[in-house]
Amino acid sequence: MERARSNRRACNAQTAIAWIDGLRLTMRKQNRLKPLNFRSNYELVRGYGEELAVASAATVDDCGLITLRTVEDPRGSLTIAEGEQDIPFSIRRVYYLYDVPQGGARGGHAHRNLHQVLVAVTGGFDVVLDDGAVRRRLRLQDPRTALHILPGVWREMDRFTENAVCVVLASELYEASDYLRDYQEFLVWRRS
Ligand code: T46
Repeated sequence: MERARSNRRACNAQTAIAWIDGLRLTMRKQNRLKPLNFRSNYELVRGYGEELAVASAATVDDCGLITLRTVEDPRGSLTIAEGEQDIPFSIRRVYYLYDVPQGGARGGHAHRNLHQVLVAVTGGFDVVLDDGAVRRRLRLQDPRTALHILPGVWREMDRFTENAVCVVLASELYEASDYLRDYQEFLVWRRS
Protein backbone atom coordinates (compact mmCIF):
# COMPACT_ATOMS: atom_id res chain seq x y z
CA MET A 1 0.00 0.00 0.00
CA GLU A 2 2.74 2.45 1.08
CA ARG A 3 4.91 1.34 -1.86
CA ALA A 4 2.01 1.91 -4.29
CA ARG A 5 1.51 5.36 -2.79
CA SER A 6 5.21 6.24 -3.07
CA ASN A 7 5.34 4.88 -6.67
CA ARG A 8 2.37 7.06 -7.48
CA ARG A 9 4.08 10.06 -5.89
CA ALA A 10 7.28 9.40 -7.89
CA CYS A 11 5.23 9.01 -11.06
CA ASN A 12 3.37 12.27 -10.41
CA ALA A 13 6.67 14.04 -9.75
CA GLN A 14 8.11 12.69 -13.02
CA THR A 15 5.03 13.79 -14.93
CA ALA A 16 5.32 17.26 -13.37
CA ILE A 17 9.03 17.47 -14.28
CA ALA A 18 8.34 16.38 -17.89
CA TRP A 19 5.54 18.92 -18.13
CA ILE A 20 7.65 21.79 -16.77
CA ASP A 21 10.55 20.75 -19.07
CA GLY A 22 8.15 20.90 -22.03
CA LEU A 23 7.00 24.39 -21.11
CA ARG A 24 10.59 25.54 -20.61
CA LEU A 25 11.59 24.12 -24.01
CA THR A 26 8.73 25.97 -25.72
CA MET A 27 9.71 29.19 -23.94
CA ARG A 28 13.35 28.76 -24.99
CA LYS A 29 12.33 28.18 -28.62
CA GLN A 30 10.30 31.38 -28.47
CA ASN A 31 13.38 33.10 -27.01
CA ARG A 32 11.43 34.01 -23.86
CA LEU A 33 13.64 31.98 -21.50
CA LYS A 34 17.38 32.46 -21.63
CA PRO A 35 19.59 29.96 -19.81
CA LEU A 36 22.04 31.43 -17.34
CA ASN A 37 25.00 30.26 -19.38
CA PHE A 38 24.44 33.41 -21.42
CA ARG A 39 27.63 34.80 -19.93
CA SER A 40 26.66 38.45 -20.12
CA ASN A 41 23.94 37.85 -17.55
CA TYR A 42 26.08 36.81 -14.63
CA GLU A 43 29.42 37.06 -12.98
CA LEU A 44 31.26 33.83 -12.34
CA VAL A 45 32.05 33.87 -8.65
CA ARG A 46 33.51 30.49 -7.92
CA GLY A 47 34.08 27.29 -9.86
CA TYR A 48 35.19 24.15 -8.12
CA GLY A 49 36.98 23.09 -11.28
CA GLU A 50 35.59 19.59 -11.25
CA GLU A 51 32.36 18.04 -12.33
CA LEU A 52 30.45 16.55 -9.43
CA ALA A 53 28.38 13.44 -9.92
CA VAL A 54 24.95 14.97 -9.54
CA ALA A 55 22.55 12.47 -11.01
CA SER A 56 19.24 14.16 -11.63
CA ALA A 57 19.30 17.48 -9.78
CA ALA A 58 19.15 20.73 -11.72
CA THR A 59 22.23 22.90 -12.15
CA VAL A 60 22.81 26.65 -12.02
CA ASP A 61 22.83 26.66 -15.84
CA ASP A 62 19.34 25.14 -15.89
CA CYS A 63 18.05 28.27 -14.15
CA GLY A 64 17.05 30.98 -16.58
CA LEU A 65 16.08 34.58 -17.10
CA ILE A 66 12.60 35.18 -18.48
CA THR A 67 11.73 38.38 -20.28
CA LEU A 68 8.16 39.06 -19.22
CA ARG A 69 5.62 40.50 -21.64
CA THR A 70 5.18 44.20 -21.01
CA VAL A 71 2.56 46.56 -22.35
CA GLU A 72 3.71 50.16 -22.42
CA ASP A 73 1.49 53.13 -23.16
CA PRO A 74 1.30 56.77 -22.08
CA ARG A 75 -0.36 55.68 -18.78
CA GLY A 76 2.70 53.66 -17.79
CA SER A 77 3.83 50.03 -18.04
CA LEU A 78 2.12 46.74 -17.27
CA THR A 79 4.11 43.51 -16.97
CA ILE A 80 2.42 40.12 -17.15
CA ALA A 81 3.34 36.83 -15.45
CA GLU A 82 0.77 34.18 -16.34
CA GLY A 83 1.33 30.68 -15.00
CA GLU A 84 2.05 28.10 -17.73
CA GLN A 85 2.47 30.95 -20.24
CA ASP A 86 5.10 33.40 -19.12
CA ILE A 87 6.12 31.30 -16.11
CA PRO A 88 7.03 27.66 -16.82
CA PHE A 89 4.83 26.18 -14.10
CA SER A 90 1.43 26.57 -12.55
CA ILE A 91 1.61 29.25 -9.81
CA ARG A 92 0.28 28.02 -6.45
CA ARG A 93 1.69 30.70 -4.14
CA VAL A 94 2.84 34.30 -4.27
CA TYR A 95 4.82 36.12 -1.58
CA TYR A 96 7.07 39.16 -1.50
CA LEU A 97 10.13 40.33 0.37
CA TYR A 98 10.62 44.01 1.22
CA ASP A 99 11.98 46.34 3.93
CA VAL A 100 15.19 44.32 3.93
CA PRO A 101 17.66 46.28 6.11
CA GLN A 102 20.75 47.63 4.39
CA GLY A 103 23.44 44.95 4.38
CA GLY A 104 20.81 42.30 5.07
CA ALA A 105 20.50 38.90 3.41
CA ARG A 106 17.69 36.45 2.72
CA GLY A 107 17.57 32.87 1.48
CA GLY A 108 20.46 30.60 2.32
CA HIS A 109 18.75 27.35 1.40
CA ALA A 110 17.65 25.08 -1.43
CA HIS A 111 14.34 23.40 -2.16
CA ARG A 112 13.91 19.73 -2.88
CA ASN A 113 10.92 20.07 -5.23
CA LEU A 114 9.88 23.70 -5.48
CA HIS A 115 10.20 25.82 -8.62
CA GLN A 116 10.29 29.56 -8.03
CA VAL A 117 10.43 32.71 -10.10
CA LEU A 118 11.85 35.91 -8.58
CA VAL A 119 11.23 39.43 -9.86
CA ALA A 120 12.62 42.70 -8.53
CA VAL A 121 9.46 44.75 -9.07
CA THR A 122 11.17 47.80 -7.58
CA GLY A 123 14.79 48.38 -6.66
CA GLY A 124 17.28 45.58 -6.98
CA PHE A 125 19.22 42.83 -5.24
CA ASP A 126 21.79 40.14 -5.98
CA VAL A 127 21.01 36.44 -6.15
CA VAL A 128 23.75 33.88 -5.66
CA LEU A 129 22.94 30.48 -7.17
CA ASP A 130 24.89 27.38 -6.22
CA ASP A 131 24.43 23.80 -7.36
CA GLY A 132 27.24 22.37 -5.27
CA ALA A 133 29.63 22.55 -8.22
CA VAL A 134 29.19 26.04 -9.60
CA ARG A 135 28.29 29.24 -7.80
CA ARG A 136 27.16 32.37 -9.66
CA ARG A 137 26.02 35.84 -8.70
CA LEU A 138 23.59 37.88 -10.76
CA ARG A 139 21.64 41.07 -10.16
CA LEU A 140 17.89 41.47 -10.55
CA GLN A 141 16.82 45.08 -10.97
CA ASP A 142 14.33 45.15 -13.83
CA PRO A 143 10.61 44.44 -13.28
CA ARG A 144 10.44 42.86 -16.75
CA THR A 145 13.14 40.27 -16.01
CA ALA A 146 12.29 37.19 -13.94
CA LEU A 147 14.66 34.53 -12.65
CA HIS A 148 13.52 30.90 -12.67
CA ILE A 149 15.24 28.89 -9.91
CA LEU A 150 14.87 25.14 -10.15
CA PRO A 151 14.63 22.62 -7.32
CA GLY A 152 17.99 21.56 -5.92
CA VAL A 153 19.70 24.92 -6.48
CA TRP A 154 20.92 26.78 -3.38
CA ARG A 155 20.09 30.51 -3.33
CA GLU A 156 21.28 33.48 -1.30
CA MET A 157 20.12 37.08 -1.73
CA ASP A 158 21.91 40.24 -0.66
CA ARG A 159 22.84 43.80 -1.75
CA PHE A 160 19.21 44.90 -1.54
CA THR A 161 18.54 48.51 -2.42
CA GLU A 162 16.47 50.40 0.15
CA ASN A 163 13.29 50.29 -1.95
CA ALA A 164 13.68 46.70 -3.17
CA VAL A 165 10.59 44.55 -3.45
CA CYS A 166 11.10 40.94 -4.54
CA VAL A 167 7.97 39.15 -5.72
CA VAL A 168 8.21 35.37 -5.68
CA LEU A 169 5.94 33.06 -7.68
CA ALA A 170 6.08 29.49 -6.41
CA SER A 171 4.95 26.18 -7.88
CA GLU A 172 3.81 24.75 -4.51
CA LEU A 173 2.26 25.82 -1.24
CA TYR A 174 4.60 26.43 1.69
CA GLU A 175 6.14 23.22 2.98
CA ALA A 176 8.84 23.45 5.66
CA SER A 177 10.13 19.93 4.89
CA ASP A 178 10.94 20.99 1.30
CA TYR A 179 13.80 23.20 2.56
CA LEU A 180 17.46 22.25 2.84
CA ARG A 181 18.79 24.98 5.14
CA ASP A 182 22.15 23.51 6.06
CA TYR A 183 24.78 23.91 3.32
CA GLN A 184 26.70 20.73 4.24
CA GLU A 185 23.46 18.78 4.29
CA PHE A 186 22.65 20.30 0.89
CA LEU A 187 25.97 19.08 -0.54
CA VAL A 188 25.37 15.58 0.81
CA TRP A 189 21.84 15.64 -0.66
CA ARG A 190 23.21 16.76 -4.05
CA ARG A 191 25.63 13.85 -4.11
CA SER A 192 23.13 11.24 -2.98
C1 T46 B 1 13.08 31.52 -1.03
C2 T46 B 1 13.40 32.95 -0.83
C3 T46 B 1 13.55 33.69 -2.11
C4 T46 B 1 5.75 30.97 5.56
O1 T46 B 1 5.11 30.73 6.59
N1 T46 B 1 5.15 30.82 4.34
C5 T46 B 1 5.81 31.09 3.18
O2 T46 B 1 5.23 30.94 2.09
C6 T46 B 1 7.18 31.52 3.26
C7 T46 B 1 7.97 31.80 1.97
C8 T46 B 1 7.77 31.65 4.48
N2 T46 B 1 7.05 31.39 5.61
C9 T46 B 1 7.70 31.59 6.91
C10 T46 B 1 8.81 30.62 7.22
C11 T46 B 1 9.73 31.45 8.11
O3 T46 B 1 9.30 31.31 9.45
O4 T46 B 1 8.27 32.89 6.93
C12 T46 B 1 9.47 32.89 7.67
C13 T46 B 1 10.62 33.47 6.85
O5 T46 B 1 10.93 32.57 5.77
P1 T46 B 1 12.42 32.35 5.25
O6 T46 B 1 13.38 32.48 6.35
O7 T46 B 1 12.43 31.05 4.49
O8 T46 B 1 12.58 33.58 4.25
P2 T46 B 1 13.70 33.81 3.14
O9 T46 B 1 13.51 35.18 2.63
O10 T46 B 1 15.04 33.45 3.64
O11 T46 B 1 13.33 32.78 1.96
C14 T46 B 1 12.15 32.98 1.23
C15 T46 B 1 11.50 31.64 0.93
O12 T46 B 1 11.25 30.95 2.15
C16 T46 B 1 12.36 30.79 0.05
O13 T46 B 1 11.59 29.73 -0.47
O14 T46 B 1 13.52 30.91 -1.98
O15 T46 B 1 12.45 33.64 0.00
